[in-house]
Amino acid sequence: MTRPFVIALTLCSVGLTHDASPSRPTRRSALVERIAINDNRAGAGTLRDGVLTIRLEARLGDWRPDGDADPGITVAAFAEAGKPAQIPGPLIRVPTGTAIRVVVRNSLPDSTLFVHGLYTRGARGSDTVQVKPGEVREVRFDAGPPGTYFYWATTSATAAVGFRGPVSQLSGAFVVDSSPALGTPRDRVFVLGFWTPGDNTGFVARTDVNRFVINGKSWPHTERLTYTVGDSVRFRIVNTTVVPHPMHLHGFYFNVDSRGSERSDTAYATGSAHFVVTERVAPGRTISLTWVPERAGNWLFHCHDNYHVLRNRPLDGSPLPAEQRMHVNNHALEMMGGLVMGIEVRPNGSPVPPPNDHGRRRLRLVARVDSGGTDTEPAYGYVLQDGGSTTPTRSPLLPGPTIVLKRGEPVSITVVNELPEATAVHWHGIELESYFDGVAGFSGGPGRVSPAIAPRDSFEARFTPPRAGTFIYHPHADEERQQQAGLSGAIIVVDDPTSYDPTHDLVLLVSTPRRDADGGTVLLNGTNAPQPLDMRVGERYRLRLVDIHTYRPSMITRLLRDSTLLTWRAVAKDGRDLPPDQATMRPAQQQSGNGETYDFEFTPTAPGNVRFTVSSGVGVQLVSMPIRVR
Ligand SMILES: [Cu+2]
Repeated sequence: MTRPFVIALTLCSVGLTHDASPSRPTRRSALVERIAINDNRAGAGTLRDGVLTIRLEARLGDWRPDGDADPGITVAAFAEAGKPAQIPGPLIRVPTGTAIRVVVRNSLPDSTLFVHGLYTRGARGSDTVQVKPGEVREVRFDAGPPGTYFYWATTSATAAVGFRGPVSQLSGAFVVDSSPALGTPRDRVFVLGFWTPGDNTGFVARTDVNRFVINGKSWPHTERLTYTVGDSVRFRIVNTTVVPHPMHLHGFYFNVDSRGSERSDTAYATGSAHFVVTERVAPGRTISLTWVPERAGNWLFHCHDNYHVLRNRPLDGSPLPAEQRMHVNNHALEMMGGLVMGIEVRPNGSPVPPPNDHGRRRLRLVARVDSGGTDTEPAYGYVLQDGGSTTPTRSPLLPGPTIVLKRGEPVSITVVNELPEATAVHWHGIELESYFDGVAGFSGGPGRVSPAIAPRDSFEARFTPPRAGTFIYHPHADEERQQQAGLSGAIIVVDDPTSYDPTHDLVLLVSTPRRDADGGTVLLNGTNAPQPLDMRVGERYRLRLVDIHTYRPSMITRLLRDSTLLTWRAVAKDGRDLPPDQATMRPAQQQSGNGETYDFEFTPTAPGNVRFTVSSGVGVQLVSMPIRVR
């Protein structure tokens, strides 16, 4: 497979010389202490008379982001004085109004520590504390307003948070709670981290030795969460890595309550929900979110950049075992890695109503080999067979055919695997039963785990889409390889399929080319040279943006006349209608990450030539589709 450039674009050459110190990453050593994993359940320090005192020490240790018996690496980490070093660093968590006294000791050899984030949130002022090797500095500040923030350190005056190498894990969450009277909320704090060797060129591939981690561990060693149907769940996500992560929850919408950064946090107004199934968290940003598990079973919360959920090579550089590379039965546990959390939702005792099979519509979705592929860069695609129509010789479509479903109508989709490798299909964004969610080797529950579909086998998925909107189907088995091979498509759920008009209801699906050696283009509806689209002045078009690219978690789509942005009305996100105050006219420009869908309404007001473009996060145009307005 070809390698994307995403990391390389953001890592550039910041602070390379500094970053090589204090130590090159080395194999585990009996001489350094073992770094503990911080689950961020308890705040550090001592709170007395409205003052939190916390003594931080930066020192080297042996970190085991995989299993505790797996190889580790020597990195710098923060400790509370007298306690083991931790990754992520000790959680600073106080009620608003608390004064904070931080004493920082630098026990790293030969490197000055530059500590960021020890200042009052929402206030102006100095934000970096320098601590020379062996020195101790004390900082006092007031916490400031409630929010989800973080602090971090590096050994370079200029490096950004999460920069590669042995100092990439010197960061911790800083949470300010609203009121001491309310107690500490039952939430969970998850710090996203990324480690790659200091001499790594920045490319991300399965064969690399690197680690994406959540609270210091890489899947499948991340913490397993357990909830009961009906619980109120709150997560705070802190991205201390150098890349964006579109975080995706299976099975349920979550509400984004706030978006923040190291320095500030903004809570959305209550009464105007931001429900999504995928939220892009930019580098150095935070979000808080709430959700309610409504159905029992096994669910995933993971980054939708496929390269951030790969199983990478062991940290001692030995090759990946064969079963962790390709075509295995247990995709989720053996092939996925990195930014993934598993969530078990237990039933709350209420009986689950039996599925309504009355009038269930039956479809067959065939995964089939297309022409022109190779073993390492296969060409695959989907064929849709509706009801009695079977066209066994039809070539697969690129992208997969749009599946149009009726809201509230039970559907059975039998996935037929004609590929030479195992597959599985995930119905992305659809609220359904866990067993049919399509994560091979994981979805389902005790005694009934969703299988990978072996070659020449099939699997019947059953669900009843509860809401009208734009969704995605794609493999959840070796998805980095299979999606790029051509396996992904849109699901449109509508109230009345008989009035569905594909000339005014347009899917704009962005995916990765099958051959992607230079990473210089993307596919729009399966081509990098789209045919012109015709529109008429005064008629209303619904544009359904589907971002199912395998990397590039920051693409930008635009509607342009010459170089001027047109306007469109936002109507839905991830298949869910926006509340009226968010369904507004706005400039026709949308940033998106993998696994997001956005619906807009566009009504051309004048004849002429218009363009729909997709650009990279740094503004390089990747594909352009002409639109002729008459
Ligand atoms: Cu990611």
